[in-house]
Amino acid sequence: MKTNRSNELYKRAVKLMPGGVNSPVRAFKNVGRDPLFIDHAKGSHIYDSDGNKFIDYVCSWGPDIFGHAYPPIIEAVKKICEKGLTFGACHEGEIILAQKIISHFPSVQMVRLVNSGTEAVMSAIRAARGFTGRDKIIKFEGCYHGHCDSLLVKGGSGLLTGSVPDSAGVPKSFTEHTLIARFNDENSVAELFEKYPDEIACIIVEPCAANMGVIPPKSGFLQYLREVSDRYGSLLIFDEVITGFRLSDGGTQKFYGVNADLTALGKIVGGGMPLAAYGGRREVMECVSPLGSVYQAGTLSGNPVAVTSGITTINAIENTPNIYDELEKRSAKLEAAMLGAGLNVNRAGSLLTAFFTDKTVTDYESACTSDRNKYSEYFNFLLENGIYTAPSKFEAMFVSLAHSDEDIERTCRVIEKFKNV
Ligand code: HOZ
Repeated sequence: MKTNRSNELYKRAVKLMPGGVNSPVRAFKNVGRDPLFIDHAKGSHIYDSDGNKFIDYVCSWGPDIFGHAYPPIIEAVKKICEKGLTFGACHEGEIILAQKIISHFPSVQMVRLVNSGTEAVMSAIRAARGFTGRDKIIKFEGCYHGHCDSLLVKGGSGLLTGSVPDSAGVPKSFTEHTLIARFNDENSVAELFEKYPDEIACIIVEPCAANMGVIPPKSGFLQYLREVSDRYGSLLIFDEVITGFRLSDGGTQKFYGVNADLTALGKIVGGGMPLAAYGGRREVMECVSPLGSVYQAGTLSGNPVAVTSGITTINAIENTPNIYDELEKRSAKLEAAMLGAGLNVNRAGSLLTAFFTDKTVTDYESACTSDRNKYSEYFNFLLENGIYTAPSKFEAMFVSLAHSDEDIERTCRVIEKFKNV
């Protein structure tokens, strides 16, 4: 595979940006090569600057559920751009998108649009603290909720890839209220509530973990989190930045049948533009400024371009019959090929991860047993054969509606060949 142009660009980029990237997960450090630079993307494929073409299962880390440059979204965005990129003032699109989010997530009665998943989670936690008057929060080892200070403790995604689950630059005092529990382990949560019965504002969780590889909740785990939060007067926050509109049109909540008090959305809700949202019970959201005293703001929040992209995406989801059955079918085929190749796979809907370990992966500890070198071998084999997956063993493979039968079959053949390498 020729990578001359990507290599040249990388040499320029590293002089100008830390690691040559604008988000650490884009670096290829853990797979033993330099990043590819992408020139364009269409449907299920991305094309790099050397003209290499790949079937893409990163899908911009989740937003592209209809594939890249989906024509209805591109058309709608082009059109709205003519009316202005940002007003810093109210417009009708915000109401339409808020209404759509509320109609798909029954636990959300009021919503606030923001610009990134990090912002959505950070703001939801602030609202939970404001509402309860409590400081402590529970987060789970290996769950990643963006890069807000108090959540950079035992984090997943790029933190895990870099083997630094806690970030430098975060004063101890900023994380002293962050309590850590083990994913899929009710006892670890119970112990914290027993120790701090009146001090925990909320539990924040990726209800289906997808930033330490995909780890579905074991049966009863989410129900337990719901019940224990209610019992102690804490709020339950679901970080559905990855799972919202992906596992179902009502996210994990509809998929597993457990509602949150507050929900953070991102990725698909913006259809590929920088847009995220948090929302939930009315009385909690009424604490948010200007109604209440929990302050949160943003110049570009709810800008018409991102909002239009989000509305068009949700419209397309609403107008695509059996969308989640279709994604399920394609993803199940990939899973079967991986299993056939002897890989250890976790899957929830259209999210999959191959772990290179003999252990059943149910939490951070077992996820960490996945062998980095073997993942790297697998990643590079796929890449050399025209399949682009996440350059980290702790990420998900995202399947989209643009992945045709032919794409899936070709991918399965490559995965099956990996077994024989
Ligand atoms: N949260 C995504 C990775 N699991 C991608 C966002 C990023 O860190 O760039």
